[in-house]
Amino acid sequence: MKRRAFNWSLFAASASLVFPFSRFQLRINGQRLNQHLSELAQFGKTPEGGTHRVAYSAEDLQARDYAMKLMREAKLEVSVDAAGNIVGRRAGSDAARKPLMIGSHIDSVPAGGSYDGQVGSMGAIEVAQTLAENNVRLRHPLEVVLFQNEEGGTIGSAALARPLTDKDLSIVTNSKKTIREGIQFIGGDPDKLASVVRKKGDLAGYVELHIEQGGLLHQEQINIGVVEGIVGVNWWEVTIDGFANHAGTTPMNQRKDALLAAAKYIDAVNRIVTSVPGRQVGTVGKIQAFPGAFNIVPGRVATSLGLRDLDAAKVQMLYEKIQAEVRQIEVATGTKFDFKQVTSSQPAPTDARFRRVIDEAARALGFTTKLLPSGAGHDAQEIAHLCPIGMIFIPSRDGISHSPREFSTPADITNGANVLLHTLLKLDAMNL
Ligand code: HGY
Ligand code: MN
Ligand code: MN
Repeated sequence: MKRRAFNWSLFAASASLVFPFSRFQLRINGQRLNQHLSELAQFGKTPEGGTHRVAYSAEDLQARDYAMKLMREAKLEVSVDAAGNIVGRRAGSDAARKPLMIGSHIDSVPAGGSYDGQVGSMGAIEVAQTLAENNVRLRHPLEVVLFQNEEGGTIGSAALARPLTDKDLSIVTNSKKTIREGIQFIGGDPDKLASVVRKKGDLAGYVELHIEQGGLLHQEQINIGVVEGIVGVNWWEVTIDGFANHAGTTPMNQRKDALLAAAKYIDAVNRIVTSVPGRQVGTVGKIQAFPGAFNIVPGRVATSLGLRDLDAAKVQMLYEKIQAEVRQIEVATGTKFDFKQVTSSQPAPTDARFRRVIDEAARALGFTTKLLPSGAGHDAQEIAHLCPIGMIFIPSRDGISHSPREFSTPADITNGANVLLHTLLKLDAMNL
């Protein structure tokens, strides 16, 4: 009797009923992800081993082209929106569902590090590539977004949440271009920003992978941070006007010394911000005296103020206390202060369901987790105006960031991207 050939396809089909290929067996390619990160770091690499790639710079443009190449290799449909954000799209199996968005930013602060924003951006592309090469189609459409100019005040993500104003567009950035010029430089169209704005409900959710930038996870040897909320970030340009005069012939009691006033102001900010309990922070990050010579009493100082906290009312209280003390400094030094607010992002709590999903995904992968706030601002807090958000942190060595010494290990980066992948898969199975 003729033996019938073994029917392998029937076997595979029946086996898959018994041992369904679980999407949760998927893992990202950590070696490829870390390779992409080190290639990205070449654009704007500094002698100190960090990254200087401010938004709208030549290095930023080169890095954007590199990232778009990777997004196309990940089988995403890539475009640049009118605000200059890079958007990679893939259709879902259920056209009725709103997109799930993942992403971050690839611009850096001046003389910064090679991980802030970059881990989340390359990690999101890696997740998309892993899904594509395993033929996993989500129910929800997928959007991978690299937001432009996050470091200049979450500009690209803000453009999705609200129309950027002429005041926004006229801000001069670290690249010395205005935001309007910068958007044109990177391929956006500042006259069509209305086309970028999304409505609440246009997205099913947004999840961002990011380095912690603080030291808690590293100190406590925790693998994954589940972010409970993101602080509101408020920046002001501060100008102090006194009277420039001869540094030799002007008696000490007849001076209007703008730099002396600045010294009193800087001390006042630190004293006031540390005078109340909590995790609020206040920083004077920039200062320049004019004309700036040994033999001239400074007539003008350009400086700054940054205030952050999870509670917007506390920020307002601190700002008012600082204003009251500045009035006294003006009288004592004969100077005049002017505060021009340049950015104000609202504190943003993450979504409880997203926190639970991130925690479950991390634990299922065998990682330890910790719930913690974000002292840094992120694009996620702008997108929080549109949909529920979640954030995944990985450890920053010694809590260093915005520095060439910023560092996260390849293993932690791989862990974070796997948590992002599995969070996305879990969210995709939910009715958000
Ligand atoms: O400034 C921040 O908190 C963020 O890194 N842009
Ligand atoms: Mn960042
Ligand atoms: Mn940053």
